[in-house]
Amino acid sequence: MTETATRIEAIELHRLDVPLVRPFETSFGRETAREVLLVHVRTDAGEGWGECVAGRDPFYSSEYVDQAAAVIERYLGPALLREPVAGFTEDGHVSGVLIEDPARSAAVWVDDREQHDGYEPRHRAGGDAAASIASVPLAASVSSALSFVAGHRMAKGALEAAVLDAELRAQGRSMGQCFGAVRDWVDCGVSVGIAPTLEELLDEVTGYLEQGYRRIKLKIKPGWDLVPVAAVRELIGRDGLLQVDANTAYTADDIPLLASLDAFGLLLIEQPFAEEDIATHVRLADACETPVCLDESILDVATAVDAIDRGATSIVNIKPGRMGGYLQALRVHDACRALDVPVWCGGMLETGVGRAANVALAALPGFVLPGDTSASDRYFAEDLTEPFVLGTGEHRGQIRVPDAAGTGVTVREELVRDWATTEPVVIPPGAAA
Ligand code: SMG
Ligand code: MG
Repeated sequence: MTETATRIEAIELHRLDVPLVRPFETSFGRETAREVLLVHVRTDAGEGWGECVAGRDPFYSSEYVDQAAAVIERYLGPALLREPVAGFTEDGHVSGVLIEDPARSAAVWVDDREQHDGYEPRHRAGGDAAASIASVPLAASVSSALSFVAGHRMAKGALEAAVLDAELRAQGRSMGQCFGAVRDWVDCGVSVGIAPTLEELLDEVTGYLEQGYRRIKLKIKPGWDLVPVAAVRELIGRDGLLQVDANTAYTADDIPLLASLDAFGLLLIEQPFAEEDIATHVRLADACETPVCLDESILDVATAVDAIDRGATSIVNIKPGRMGGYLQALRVHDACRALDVPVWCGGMLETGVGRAANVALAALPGFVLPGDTSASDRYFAEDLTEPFVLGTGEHRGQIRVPDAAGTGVTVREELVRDWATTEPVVIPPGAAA
């Protein structure tokens, strides 16, 4: 075994059902269990795990978990198992240098064999993301190796996350170290679903406040907006951090109603309109004081910068899975920071596998608002890794950033087996169909 991972030798997919402690309802549906797709990779320097954020149904986005598993099995997995991976010779040496191509928001390999006979990544763009990405050449090669498949960012992101975990474990570095974390603890918010009644909503929010959460996010939809927001504002007081998320449930006709949320001093309104509809978000931003924040619309650096430039978003929700992986998320973080746009880390009901990496990301300097990085028990009675728990005392409402190598958490493989809904799929090497 070497300290430098240079090739992906095996990929396995695991499907499991993890029950939720309470149903989670959004403007697009209600979930009672999390259908989890885990990617397990073996490289020449050790193993890693990644979690796919796609949901059971194509409601939050067009991606869904059956489709993610299928596209990995048929196209993405076989492509990664073809050798050699970009940037490495067949005997595992680095055969080029990895440079950031800002125009493509991607890392590209430049053949530079004469000058480089060892592992010596360098970077030109000068941003922190570029340095982070150059330090994990195998993970950095994943997105370009998979670019022949259009879209499917969540599936690609799961593969990249698993390779990143393996590569960092081999290097003995944590995700926080790799990403450039500047804090050991991150502020946690909690996302509160649409409740059957106002009383139940207030009970649920009260419970989260007692646990110490530093920010409340309410899911809203037409017919469940002004009244619950007013009630929760009254419950938590003027200074409590409160925001709302509509998951695309509104249309341009609702601009006056959404603008009337200004009365409640919200931190932000998240994604009221369709993913592709930047123009209506611009109109809302012009019509209200509350900052508009895009989630579903932001797929990479280009869409983030475009939405910011057009005035559609003044705060960005960064979800690595939605952007095709943590490395693209680092680039979006840097781009937003350069434009003085605050970011925060979104969540997709991840188990400890994805949560660990999200918490590391949320420790970057541009993440100035509490994330949807809740404790494991917000969703799960038992987590797939050691649980994430909220701190106490000065760390009330915070989660500690893992500092062991890779994700820093250990997957409980007995639970992966116990909760499996299908046999694991072993991806055969070979040409992508
Ligand atoms: O992980 O706490 C979490 C979930 C946070 O509300 C959350 N996510 O649009 O931001 C969002 C939603 C998407 C969840 S899809 C069921
Ligand atoms: Mg959202």
